Amino acid sequence: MRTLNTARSLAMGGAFLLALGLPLAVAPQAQGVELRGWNIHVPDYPVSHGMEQFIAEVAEKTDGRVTGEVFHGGVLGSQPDAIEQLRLGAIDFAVFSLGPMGQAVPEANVVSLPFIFKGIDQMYSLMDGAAGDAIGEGMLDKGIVALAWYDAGARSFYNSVRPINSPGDVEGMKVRVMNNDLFVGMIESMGGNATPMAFAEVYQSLRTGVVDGAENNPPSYESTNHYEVAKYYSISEHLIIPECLCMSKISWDRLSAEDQEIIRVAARASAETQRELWQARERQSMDTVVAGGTVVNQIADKAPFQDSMSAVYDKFLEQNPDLTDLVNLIRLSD
Ligand code: BDP
Repeated sequence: MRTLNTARSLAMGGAFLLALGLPLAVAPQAQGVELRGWNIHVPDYPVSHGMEQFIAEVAEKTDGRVTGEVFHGGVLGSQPDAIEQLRLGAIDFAVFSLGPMGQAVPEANVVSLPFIFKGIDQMYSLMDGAAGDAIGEGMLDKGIVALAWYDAGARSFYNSVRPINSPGDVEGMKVRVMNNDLFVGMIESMGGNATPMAFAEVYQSLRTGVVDGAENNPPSYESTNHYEVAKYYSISEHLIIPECLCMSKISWDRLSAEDQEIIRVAARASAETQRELWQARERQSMDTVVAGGTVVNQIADKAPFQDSMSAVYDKFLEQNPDLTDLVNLIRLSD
C-alpha cells in the first residue's frame, strides 16, 4: 500500500530482526519517506488547503526525500483515535483541534477554557509566543511535535429549537460537544445536557433529534451542512481554540536535521496561508448559511455566559494547580 512508508517498513523489519536476536542497523531516512496525513475536513477547507501546501512544499524542498499524502474527510478515523494513532506513528502528521487534544495533553486544555482569549489577534500572538511554546512542550512529552498553529476562529452555539440569548436558553438542551470533560462542564454549568460525540456523527444526530444543538465556528457549521438541520446560530464566541499542524515524534525522529528544518519552515508558511484563507472562509460561510435559512443572532450581553463559567475554571485549576501560571499568562495579557 502506498501509505506504508519506507521508514515504517524498515522499522517493522527492525522489529523482526530484533525478535530473531539479530543486530539492528537501520540508518535513519535511508530512502525516500512517505508521510501519511490525517485531516477531519472536506478537501475544500482552509485547513485542507494549508496541509496540501505544506506537504507539496516539503516534497519540493527535500527534492522528493520526504513526500506525503493527506487523507481528508476523517477517512482515517475520528480525532480522538487519530491523536493516539499519531502518537504511535501510524499517522505521521495531522491538523488537530486543541479541544480533543486536552484529554492527552493537559497543557492544551488551557485554550479550551471558555472565554480565555479576548480575541483572535491575542490568540495568535500568545500561540506564536510563550503560551504556544508551553503547550508544544506538553505535546512533545506525549510524542507529538507541534509545527505550527492554525486558526479555527471562534465557536458559537447552534441548535434546532430557539435562538440562545442567555445561559438559561441552554437549559434542558441536549448539546453535542467535542470529546473533552471541560466541554461537558461548560454545558452543564448552563443547565444543558452535554453529549461528547465524534464530529462525523453530529449531522445525523441533529437531524434525528439525538441532540438539539452543538457549537462550532461558521466554516464547520457550513461545511458539514449542520445549518440545514439546526437553523439557529447564536454568536456567543465562547471558545477560541487554535489548531495544531503536528507530527508524530516517531516519524520526526526518523528524519535528518536538514529535513526537519525544511518541515518546520513549510509548516509555518502553510499556517500563514491557512490563516488568510480562514478569514475569507468565515465571511463566505456566514453568507452561505444565511442564504440557506439560518437565523443568526448576536448575543448582546456575554457577561452572564462568562459568569456561568467560573465553576469550570475553579474545577480546572483545582485539578491542575501546575497550570495556574499558563492560565494567568493568557488571562492577564492584553
Ligand atoms: C472543527 C475543528 C475540528 C473538530 C470539529 C469538532 O476544526 O478539528 O473536530 O470542530 O467540533 O471546528 O469536532
